[in-house]
Amino acid sequence: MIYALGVIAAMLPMLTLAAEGPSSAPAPYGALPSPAQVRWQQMEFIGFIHFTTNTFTDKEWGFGDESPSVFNPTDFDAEQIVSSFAVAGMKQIVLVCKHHDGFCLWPSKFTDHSVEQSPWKGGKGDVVREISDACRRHKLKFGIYLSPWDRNRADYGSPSYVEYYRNQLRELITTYGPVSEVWHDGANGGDGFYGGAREARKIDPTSYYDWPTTWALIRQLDPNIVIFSDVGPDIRWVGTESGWTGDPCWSTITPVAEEAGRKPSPGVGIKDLWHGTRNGERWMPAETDFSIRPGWFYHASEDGKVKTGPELVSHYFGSAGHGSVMLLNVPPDRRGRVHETDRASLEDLGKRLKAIFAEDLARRAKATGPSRGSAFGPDKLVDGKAGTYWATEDDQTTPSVVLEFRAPVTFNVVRLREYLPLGQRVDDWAVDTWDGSDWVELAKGTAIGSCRLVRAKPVTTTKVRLRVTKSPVCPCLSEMGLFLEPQAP
Ligand code: FUL
Repeated sequence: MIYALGVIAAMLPMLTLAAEGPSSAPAPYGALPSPAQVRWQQMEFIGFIHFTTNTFTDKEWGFGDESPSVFNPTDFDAEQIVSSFAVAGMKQIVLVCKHHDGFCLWPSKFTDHSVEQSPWKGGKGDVVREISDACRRHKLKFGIYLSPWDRNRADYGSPSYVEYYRNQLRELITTYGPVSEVWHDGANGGDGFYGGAREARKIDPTSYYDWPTTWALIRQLDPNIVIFSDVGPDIRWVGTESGWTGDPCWSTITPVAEEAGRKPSPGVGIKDLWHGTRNGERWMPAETDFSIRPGWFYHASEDGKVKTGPELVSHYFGSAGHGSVMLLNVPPDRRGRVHETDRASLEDLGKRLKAIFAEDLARRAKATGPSRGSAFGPDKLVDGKAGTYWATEDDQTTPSVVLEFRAPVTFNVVRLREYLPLGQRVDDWAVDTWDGSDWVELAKGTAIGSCRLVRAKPVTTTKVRLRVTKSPVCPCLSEMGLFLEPQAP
């Protein structure tokens, strides 16, 4: 619709009036997420699959000289693999389509160093096809990891390799899409096979890959894809592979290289990945990647070192519960299946998470407190809707809300969520419970973001209070949930 300038001018006062009305939404604060970033953060728990020639050579980093003939799973079962992730409660799987050794899990047009040259299914197999199809059957999103470092390619280090990398990205996104996340790993160990050269090659990670051009290509192929690397642009690495996340862990960061003067790029050490930066320039939430076993790839020697269901629940609280997304790697074994021990842990984890979040007790409460009008009332905290939120007047930056119950409730988990489209607003908060005569502080913390979980001792009470104790602007919170973890540690 095209309006003449005069018409627009005439409409302006109306628009201003509407914006100043008593129940207008608060102004956004600081760096803001894209809709794709919000969708990604809402997944909270996703999975990773590392499976390649390393699985058969018992290595973590293949040198690049592995013969495709070693890749020969005896009983590959994408359904068994993907259902194991789904049963744990994961919402997406990132498949390592090519690791540093260069072997491709799909029959790429751009190389013959792939499943096509392997004995598996007579060279007609396609792991990327089978896993991506199974993801869709299980309603999981599908992401791809394509290692920028390639120890197999003769041209690694020259411009033609960067073209090869982009061709493969395009091929994967257009053949197996929709792809929800693209993962650029930062590792570059230097030495490799490199088409027989067997030497060390050093590239400058700040310039060699020309990331802005690659990212523009991904955006052009599908603007809904979120891009992960040490420095985003959409999702940042959390800085460790321990499965834990900083507290606080801000969704914002101002990327600065650890080495003074260096351009912040994938593969370059970046400051503050663990905590992010309060009021940082960019919205770039953290992804917490770790493995269910010590290694990323399957090793029979690690069959006794698989993390248990209760351990994984603790990781969930310590990563997703700090506003990050938990990315759990489960490596298929030489059969091409998730090992029985790992499967049992995933099933147990799924059961435990389901039991914890089975009922949001806060939905039974009457919520009272100040607000900027009924559209933003405290009832929005307990309505179970992600798209509604409680907000106060602009000058009420440290308000409290009380949830009152007709009959006592017992809970040991609290979940808080900010309404992300208006930015990460709250600094400090506290939760109290009523003991019959006084308020008793149950927990306090810094930062809320997409999901802040408190795991406490069980409390039985008729009143729970949330206090926002420090915030530069009025808070906008979409949820305060209360849950009972039945088998708390
Ligand atoms: C690292 C890689 O070197 C590991 O092998 C693994 O893929 C991990 C997720 O990223 O940088």
